[in-house]
Amino acid sequence: MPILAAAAPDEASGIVTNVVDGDTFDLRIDKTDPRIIYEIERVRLADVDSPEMSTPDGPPAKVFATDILLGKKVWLDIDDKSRDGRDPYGRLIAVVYLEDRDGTINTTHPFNRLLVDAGHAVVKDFTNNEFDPATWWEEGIPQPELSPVPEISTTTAKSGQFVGSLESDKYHYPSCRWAKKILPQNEIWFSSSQDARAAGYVPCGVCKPP
Ligand SMILES: [Ca+2]
Ligand SMILES: [Ca+2]
Ligand SMILES: [Zn+2]
Repeated sequence: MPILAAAAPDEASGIVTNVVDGDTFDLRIDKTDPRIIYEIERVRLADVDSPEMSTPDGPPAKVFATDILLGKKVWLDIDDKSRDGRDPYGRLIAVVYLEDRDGTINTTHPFNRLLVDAGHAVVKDFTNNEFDPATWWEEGIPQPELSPVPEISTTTAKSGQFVGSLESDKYHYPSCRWAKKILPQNEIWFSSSQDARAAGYVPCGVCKPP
């Protein structure tokens, strides 16, 4: 096993000003780092890959990332192994952390993981960076048969995607005001209402999903 640098989720922070696609966004820097040179930096999530925007699964991944990230404060663990922490396109390579409601950094569910859990990205472990995606899950990287990715890819773009909370039994359209109150780490996504109901969830009375 290679020796990996300890996770450092607080190397930099900022407010997300623009979401490019599922795995790329722009950040207005708040807490800076010697590797940061711009007021607004483009960030590429480390070791995950979202569908390109030109494919059917691209836009839903962007919607997911936008719902969670846009306008929010996030923290970065910037790659210590890449030159200046950047990829060949000049984007900062990072594991991205959200804040809990009390303002502490949620270190257990980085956004990189949330994106994979929601089926909007696959793990692609580049070995030339400091990160090991297996550490994002208690049981290691989810195996393909457990991954929702193949399921999502069989649905058409934007259809049949609902969100619930691990702390309630309701499921919602992502646009529902109650859905927006669900903490990212509590979100559970369903590719269809059948899936939601099979998991024991019932439709929200406000947004009334099918
Ligand atoms: Ca780092
Ligand atoms: Ca890696
Ligand atoms: Zn709702």
